[in-house]
Amino acid sequence: METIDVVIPVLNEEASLPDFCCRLLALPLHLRPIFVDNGSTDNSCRIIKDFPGTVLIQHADNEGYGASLRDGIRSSVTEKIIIIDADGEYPPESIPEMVSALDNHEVVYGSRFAGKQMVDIPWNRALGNKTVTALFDLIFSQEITDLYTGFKGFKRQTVYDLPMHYNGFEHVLEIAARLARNKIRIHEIPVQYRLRNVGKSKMSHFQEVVKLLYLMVFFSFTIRACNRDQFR
Ligand SMILES: Nc1nc2c(ncn2[C@@H]2O[C@H](COP(=O)(O)OP(=O)(O)OP(=O)(O)O)[C@@H](O)[C@H]2O)c(=O)[nH]1
Ligand SMILES: [Mg+2]
Repeated sequence: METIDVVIPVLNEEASLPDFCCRLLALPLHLRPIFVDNGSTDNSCRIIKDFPGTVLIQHADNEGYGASLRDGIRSSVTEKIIIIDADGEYPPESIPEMVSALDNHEVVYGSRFAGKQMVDIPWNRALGNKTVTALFDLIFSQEITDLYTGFKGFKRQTVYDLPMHYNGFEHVLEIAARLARNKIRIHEIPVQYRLRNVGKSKMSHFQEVVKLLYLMVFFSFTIRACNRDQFR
């Protein structure tokens, strides 16, 4: 059975990690979870170390969400890579479907808005995400519904070499914009999202949306490459 690297960014997730790890390791796949701890000050690292077969990359200080994903991706070795948050908001049980979708697609995003399911997300966050996503589709000629998802799958060869300059949540846009400019179509599968009911939200959603709108315009002029060689 093929091994799949799963990159999991972590910042102070002691409340959600035990349940998340049990669900992940119960899947009928051969997974290599790569946890990237981003300077947690709680028991997150101790909990991760208790689970066998996991890889733990530790940042001494908080370097940002994007920095965590970059380090996780750069340390991956398998043909397919999955990215999923540690707070349990995206169901690990959808990983097998994403892995199968990667047989036919270079990049797969788990979308909270693609299916018919009720979306457990406050209206203002949904509006912010939908606005940013619509603008992204317009500028970068894609047809996605959830740019900001934290659940993604990649063929490693598609993402491994991409420059990832942004350390914060801007990483989400940088990756998607570079893929689009590289003529990669982002495929989506619907995913059932549940807002965390344990641990604390650490993200300032309004600030991030404003930053992304500005960056989107900036990237539309600066990210021009059409083939992979120009990315390097
Ligand atoms: N906010 C934040 N999360 C980080 C960071 N580094 C790693 N993470 C992890 O990245 C994942 C996504 O972060 P969240 O803060 O949950 O972002 P979100 O799901 O968009 O927003 P919430 O509604 O707050 O859950 C979680 O697993 C975090 O533990 C960081 O610097 N900031
Ligand atoms: Mg979250």
